[in-house]
Amino acid sequence: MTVCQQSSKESLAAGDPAVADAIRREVERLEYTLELIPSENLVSRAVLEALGSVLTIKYAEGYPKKRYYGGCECVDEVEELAIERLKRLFGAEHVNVQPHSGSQANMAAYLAVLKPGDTILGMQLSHGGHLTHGAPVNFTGRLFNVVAYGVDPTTERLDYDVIREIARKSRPKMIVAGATAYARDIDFRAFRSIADEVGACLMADIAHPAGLVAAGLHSSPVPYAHFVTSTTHKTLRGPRGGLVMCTAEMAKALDKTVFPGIQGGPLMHVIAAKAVAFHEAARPSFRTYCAAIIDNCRALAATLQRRGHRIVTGGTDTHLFLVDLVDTNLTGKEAEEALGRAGITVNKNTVPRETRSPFVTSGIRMGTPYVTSRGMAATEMATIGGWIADVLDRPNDTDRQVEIRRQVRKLCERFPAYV
Ligand code: DSN
Repeated sequence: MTVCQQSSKESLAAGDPAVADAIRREVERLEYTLELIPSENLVSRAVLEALGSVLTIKYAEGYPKKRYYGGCECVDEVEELAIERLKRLFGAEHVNVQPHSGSQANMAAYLAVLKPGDTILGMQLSHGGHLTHGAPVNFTGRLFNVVAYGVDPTTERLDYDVIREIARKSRPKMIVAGATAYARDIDFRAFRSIADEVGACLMADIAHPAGLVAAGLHSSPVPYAHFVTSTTHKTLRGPRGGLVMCTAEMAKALDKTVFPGIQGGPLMHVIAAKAVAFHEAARPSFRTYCAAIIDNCRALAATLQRRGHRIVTGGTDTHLFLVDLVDTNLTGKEAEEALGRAGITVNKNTVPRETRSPFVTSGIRMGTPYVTSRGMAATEMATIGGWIADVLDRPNDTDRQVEIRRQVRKLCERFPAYV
């Protein structure tokens, strides 16, 4: 009798050419097109190696030295390294590195202190918030009574006096600070003062600027928020995943909520890759890198402004900005598709003056983490901004798009990602 068993030594290319080929083409795409989606980033080979390691095999429900499985001595060491490095990176009292994603990090923070039916106050999705900050289609909208704040219609920035008024009226149990499409720094001290006034907990979701926060180039919520949640794959340059930091007082409730509350076994290979990313982010060169992200972002936005495009809030303090297309004939969806044909990847995004659906939108969001990781700088931003403006000005000119795509490839060849 023969046992049908996949060899542990067979390569992906030999064993599954279909998947191997899709991955090979994704490497090509990442290598030879311009990735301007601000929530994506190029990760180091070290992060990739940890992700592709045998740690994916291990079941390790529980926490270091308190597991429900034997054989955890190596993964214990890995999780302890991730915890210590993360605490040091942000100066946090307590951290949990097990959340599988940003959404699960947020779910853990909410459920550590809230009950179904409680009120949360978060940023409106169409103004730059996130699904998990209270969107009706999300678990937050289904579990909690949601009240939203937006940006000021004139400045397009957060107005803390208005948020305070909304909080006074709605008396939330949790206030959420943080966004996915807000280009300005956030005053977490003001948020904490509002939370204290109404007796709420403060949760700061720093998924987008986490790397900038770690580098000291964006305000840190750690001294002010009861919970700070994040993903690890955006400006932080780690693997896809989540994390939560909290005050010592909230530590027990948080850990119990992550496991056994909402998750089972942690993804130990991902936790290893998080540990690697935290180590990389602690290097002095990471601060230089984050400063370059912001410089590049400002340079790209300025080029588009010079070509007559309206940038929401008039600029950026961070790694991203929004182009407002409301006064043009172009939708966000059409702009995304036209830029895609030119080899430039962005995402359509709602803008504060939005009238269209989230699937169509009147804006595009772009950012510079990935291109900065490739080593591109001000000169390249001016070139890229010029190409983007050409496409937005003549979205039906496919000849120009083909020509730009050719030039994009040439530029990318000068700044290799992995090849
Ligand atoms: N989807 C992420 C982003 O692109 O900002 C947020 O979860």
